[in-house]
Amino acid sequence: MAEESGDTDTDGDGELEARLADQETFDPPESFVEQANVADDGIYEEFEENWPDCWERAANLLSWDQEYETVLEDDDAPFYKWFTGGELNASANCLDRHVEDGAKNRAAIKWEGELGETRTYTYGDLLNEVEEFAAALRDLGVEEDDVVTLYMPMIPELPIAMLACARIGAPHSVVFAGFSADALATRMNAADSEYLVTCDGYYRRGDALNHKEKADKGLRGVDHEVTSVVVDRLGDELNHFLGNSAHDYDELIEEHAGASVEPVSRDAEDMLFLMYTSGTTGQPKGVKHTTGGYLSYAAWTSHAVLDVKPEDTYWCAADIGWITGHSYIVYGPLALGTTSMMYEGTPDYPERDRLWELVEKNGVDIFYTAPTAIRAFMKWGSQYPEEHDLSSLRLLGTVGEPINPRAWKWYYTHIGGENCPIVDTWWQTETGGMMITTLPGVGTMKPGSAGPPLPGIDARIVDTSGEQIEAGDAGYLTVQNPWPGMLRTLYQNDERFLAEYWQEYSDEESDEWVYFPEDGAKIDDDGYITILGRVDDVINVSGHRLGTMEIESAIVGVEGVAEAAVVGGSHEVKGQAVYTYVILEEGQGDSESMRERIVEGVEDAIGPIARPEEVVFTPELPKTRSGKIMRRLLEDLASGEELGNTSTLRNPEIVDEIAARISDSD
Ligand code: 6R9
Repeated sequence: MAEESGDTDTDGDGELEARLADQETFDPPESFVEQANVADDGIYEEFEENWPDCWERAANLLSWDQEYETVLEDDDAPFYKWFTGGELNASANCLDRHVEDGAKNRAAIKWEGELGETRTYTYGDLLNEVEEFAAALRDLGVEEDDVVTLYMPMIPELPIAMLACARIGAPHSVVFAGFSADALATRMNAADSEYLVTCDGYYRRGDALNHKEKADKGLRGVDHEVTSVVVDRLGDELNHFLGNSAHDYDELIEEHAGASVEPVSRDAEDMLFLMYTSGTTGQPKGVKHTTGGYLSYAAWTSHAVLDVKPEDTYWCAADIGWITGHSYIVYGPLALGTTSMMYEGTPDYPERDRLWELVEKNGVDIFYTAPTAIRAFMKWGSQYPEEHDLSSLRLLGTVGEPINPRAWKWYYTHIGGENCPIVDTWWQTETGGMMITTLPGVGTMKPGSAGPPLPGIDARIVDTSGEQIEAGDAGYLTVQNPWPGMLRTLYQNDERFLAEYWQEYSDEESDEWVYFPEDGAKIDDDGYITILGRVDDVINVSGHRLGTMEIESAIVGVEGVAEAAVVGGSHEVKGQAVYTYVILEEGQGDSESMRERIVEGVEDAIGPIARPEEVVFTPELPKTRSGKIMRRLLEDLASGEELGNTSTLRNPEIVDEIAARISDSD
């Protein structure tokens, strides 16, 4: 892991690093506390004593067309309902009300293209274009509750399309642009989505990528008619790829110039969006989020944890194709009326100081990213941030995977100038927003530990029988009460919803429902929770959730492959990397071309993010006497760790052989 890696610490502040290395806790600077949205530690008690009505605090951050009657309805648990009777529109909350409040000319989205172009949308501009596109979608036939798939990279038209959907009550399903054509088709089929908004292409490290071709290929795998819209991102460069069947975004906007579209009042429990995520089985899960609960939770956590204020320039450097971008680039920050930055490209293009250049140029106040990025910055060296004035920053955040204390301290020192609290935020696609983290104006920080559960969240660590465990021991993370941002179900699959999240620790007889996020964790004497990682067949590569089963089925789909096992091996920068162990069919030579076909098979089925780090051909997989693949052992082999007891294996001799093959390929 990065802990042991040689840091390119060329800046001569070894003394400082050494002092920080010994320091276990950090308190927020007084300058931060003085201005924090939440600075009183009484908030924990306040939420506990007043639960569930405490959540009105979140709901009150929004404007409701119709006040809700009940905060929480739990008669049909775990199908909880929040703010029932209430009606609201998410786009009106993110746009109209700010324009009405005089913020028409405040920047809502500041976009930075990879090649240096910039676009700023004020709240007024954004509202206009959202209305125009909403009118266009309606004309194309989109009705309330129709699922619209958005397959776009980090361009402003993505949040515009999201908000346009929200305006007319059509749930969106955003598919990460890095996902493959097959992945797009699977998601469109699963959601019966008859509308697609995509784009011609985009830039990556200076090259124009053809996205439309991938979208077209995906559409060929969709089992029903689809109406599509294509955004022209690249101008002339790839224009010829625009097929006849698709509508051109710019033309639609022009045709609907000046349109005004009343925001549809949605019931609090109406679906705002679907987001597909990986789980234990090969089939991705369609996580359903609602209008009232999700939006109030995204706004509340942006306010309490990210300390967002309208006058800030706030930057979450995630991709909107993941939940982090939904909650903390689009919905949370815009609901609070702040300026949210969007960056199209990679952090090392054209140079490794790109992000710091953008922080300086835009005077960014709050910066939120993933540990994998921080580990890469650390590897590149502190000379890059040092070239820039980062003093505008007041708060830093991380999300997506555990952050090791060394990376935490590097971030604290070299990006935050020892002057910014760091929030290490644990949450999931399913939770809608942050669940476990310190409140930056309240809590002491402990590098490596996310912190206590947020006010109103009852997270506990239990053993396999559901009993709470002692401080210091490893166990399973559970959440023992509902919260507004929680998923309501898996799209058209209530059974899987119950089986995946509730079955493990709930006691149905006594109506006690316990949410199981499938993460391992431990807790210390102060109630701080350290996340240990997934306990299901999901691996976390650069903060992206990938199902090992999905990758395995892609590999066995390659001709000549008999069996495959996929595990996560530890990786210095990515956290985990994809390791694949493959048994070939009789007579099939393990040639370089076979390896290439396997890598291609995975990229076609999922996307380059799932690209195997290593393909190890083996005549057998290590199996227990009952025939189960010993995944733990394969993980240890991939991570180069010492192997535990192999005596329970049916074929212990295979272990040495696999180990030899891994070291051969190094
Ligand atoms: C928001 C997001 C969720 C999984 C989750 C856990 C891991 C997220 C973390 C973290 C340790 C943190 N995870 N945040 N692990 N510390 N601060 O990432 O959602 O893509 O659904 O992934 O990510 O394993 O279960 P998602």
